[in-house]
Amino acid sequence: VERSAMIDTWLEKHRLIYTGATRHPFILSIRDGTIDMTSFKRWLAQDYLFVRSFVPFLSSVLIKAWKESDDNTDMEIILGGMASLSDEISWFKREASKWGVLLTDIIPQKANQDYCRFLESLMSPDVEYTVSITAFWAIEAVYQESFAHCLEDGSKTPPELQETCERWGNTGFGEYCQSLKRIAERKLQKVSDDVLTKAEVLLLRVLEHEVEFWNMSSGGT
Ligand code: HMH
Repeated sequence: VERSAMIDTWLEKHRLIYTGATRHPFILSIRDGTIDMTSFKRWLAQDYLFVRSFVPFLSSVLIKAWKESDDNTDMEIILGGMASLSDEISWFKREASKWGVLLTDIIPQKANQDYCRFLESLMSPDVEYTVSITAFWAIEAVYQESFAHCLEDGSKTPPELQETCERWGNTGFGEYCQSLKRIAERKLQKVSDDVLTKAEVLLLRVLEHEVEFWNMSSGGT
């Protein structure tokens, strides 16, 4: 396989599912201003739980970067991501109280449980750093692309949801995702074909979980 721009090659190959994750009806309803606030509050509560599970996952990526990376800056980029999560958790608490959502008694829904279990499986030391960082990039990139879409010219995002969209749609977050992508691309050039395949499969699993997470938020299952 030609290893340059591996991720872009995969995104072209899996265009449909990628678009399904980044242009989901939930996101499109924020963008066109038709979002049902019950759905938004459901997303907010469930995503708060997700982000709490994301912290230990990120710490596992950090450990792998420290052990396996050939570049010191990887760890600093991941550490920056961890620091932002602290701020993100505070933001969820403020936002939830604004909408009257109680974060103390949220029951994780099935799609969320499945996604968190998947994150937990990635924390295993048997999962290679390259595979973890690729999955990590994908998780962040879906939110970045989705929420940035709600900020583009012509979008009718309700003013009260602007701040939420800016949290993941801002250019700083975009640059952070680009840094993660560059790390993943660099590592993918050096791994065996088996690990390469594993990274592609897990990238697809991330996209599927993201679609299910939006479906859950929209009110389906
Ligand atoms: C479900 N995916 C989900 N929640 C998030 N907060 C992110 C990605 C980005 O951090």
